[in-house]
Amino acid sequence: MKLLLLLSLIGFCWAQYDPHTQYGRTAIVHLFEWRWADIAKECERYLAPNGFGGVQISPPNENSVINNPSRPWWERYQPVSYKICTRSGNEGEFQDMVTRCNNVGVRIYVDAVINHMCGSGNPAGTSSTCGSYYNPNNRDFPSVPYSGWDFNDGKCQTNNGEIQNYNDAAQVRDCRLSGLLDLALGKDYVRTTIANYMNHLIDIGVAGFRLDASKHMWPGDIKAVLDKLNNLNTKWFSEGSRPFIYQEVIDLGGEAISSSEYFGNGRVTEFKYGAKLGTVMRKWNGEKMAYLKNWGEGWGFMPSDRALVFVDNHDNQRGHGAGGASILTFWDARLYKMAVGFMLAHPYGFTRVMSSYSWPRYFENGKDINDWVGPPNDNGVTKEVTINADTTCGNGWICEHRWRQIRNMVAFRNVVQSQPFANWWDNGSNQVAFGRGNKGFIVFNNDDWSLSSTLQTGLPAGTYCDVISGDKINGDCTGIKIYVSNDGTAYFSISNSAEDPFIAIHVESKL
Ligand code: AAO
Repeated sequence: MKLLLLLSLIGFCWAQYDPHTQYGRTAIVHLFEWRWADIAKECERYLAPNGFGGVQISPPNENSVINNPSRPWWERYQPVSYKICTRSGNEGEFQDMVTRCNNVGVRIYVDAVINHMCGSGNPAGTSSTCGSYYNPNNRDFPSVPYSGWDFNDGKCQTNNGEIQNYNDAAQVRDCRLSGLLDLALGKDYVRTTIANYMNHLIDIGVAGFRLDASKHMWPGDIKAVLDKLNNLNTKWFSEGSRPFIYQEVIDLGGEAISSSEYFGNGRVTEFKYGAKLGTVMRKWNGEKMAYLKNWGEGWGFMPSDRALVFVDNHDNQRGHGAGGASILTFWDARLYKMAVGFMLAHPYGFTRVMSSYSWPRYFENGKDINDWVGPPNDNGVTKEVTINADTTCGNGWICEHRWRQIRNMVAFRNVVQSQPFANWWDNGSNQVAFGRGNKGFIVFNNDDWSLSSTLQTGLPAGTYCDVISGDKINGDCTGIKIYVSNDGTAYFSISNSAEDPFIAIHVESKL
């Protein structure tokens, strides 16, 4: 019995569901399109000191260089080879990043584009980030190498080789997603080639992978690739640790393929999370925050220990992928901070924070015609992430993860880790509050009138700094103070016109 318990504990700790973040770190950040040199610095100067667990990076392998439009962000989802060579940096810079981040306890998760190569209509030649030759027309990628045998052209049953119907699971997996050449993951050669690429990254020291377009791969084919992966590098991880896996499967319901088919391989992105939370915060469809009382599985989401959750991602913040107009982003900063705050305070799922760059968003007929615009750059060369005197980022980088409210809620999540959801309160409308055991408490006012209530916090008596309006610095609060009495209650007052209409306190923000 004891042995079984021990084995299952070990199984959990070392399995593909575990992000292998350093003890006490519970959230990761997607540094979308950042250069490796900037990520290395960010790990040391900001992420480690502020308790971030890890970074999801943009795809590190060589991609097609697209010139029409000019260097879109999405060219990185069109692989040409598995050389570590992109606008974010070369292999030396990649190794330096992984080493330096791991050395300060911040993990690196690679966005692995393994379902396909580049678009079938791209011209033959050397328009690629490392100068490799390729010819999409005859499926020739000599730098891998892949040839016509390694693609699903013969297997796909639609008349034009494209996915036409998401209600047909076979075509979603065997046909081309937006013209992208679909790799034959049923073949051992392709599986081994992909596993070699991933093992190269594992040996350098990455902790895991986001598997791009997982819905478009058969779960069994993914498993066959994962079975070939090495254990994590023992320089930083305990012996026998398996890479963390989270699969990008968009399942909002109503299609042939469901997330649960992928649970055996690892975690899965829960796209219902951001779509629903955005709807609630915007008060669309009669939704209100009071309904969040049973947030999580109670809303029809996947089991918490399988879910990778986020408010927005690099696709749906600009109208790609799924989720639609309800998705909250930095463009709606006030509601966005509340939504991210709610996510980080709530126990459901493993959390990922988005970190974006700005682009000239411009809607025509409801569609952002600049949804393709790549990262801040000079003639295609990605700009450095500069840091302003007030700790925000310059050069067009938004750095949501550096916003005080978000940074402090990452710390909140670390403090309340594994504490139960507790002391829920709501006013039947959009004023809600909840705690995490006796470690933290958060109150939201998303109504059009002010909140003033005495609530049970579950916290020990004392004076606490609200970590939304300010920080605890040198034994004092730079923002609002909250006084918890001996019975655990405290009085909260939040104006509906406050800059940030929510308050969060935790045991480490106590004076
Ligand atoms: C680019 C060009 C294309 C060109 C292609 C090849 O834009 O015009 O044909 O190159 O030359 C990214 C960009 C693409 C880009 C691609 C390659 O987003 O625009 O194509 O790089 O450069 C599907 C997939 C999902 C995918 C998502 C974007 O299932 O895996 O589309 N996300 C990942 C990445 C993404 C990347 C790729 C995959 C490709 O995160 O950045 O693409 O590597 C339904 C389905 C979803 C499907 C969406 C969109 O969703 O369920 O599975 O996502 O449609 O096609 C409601 C529904 C919801 C529905 C949604 C949209 O919300 O409830 O289910 O509407 O209809």
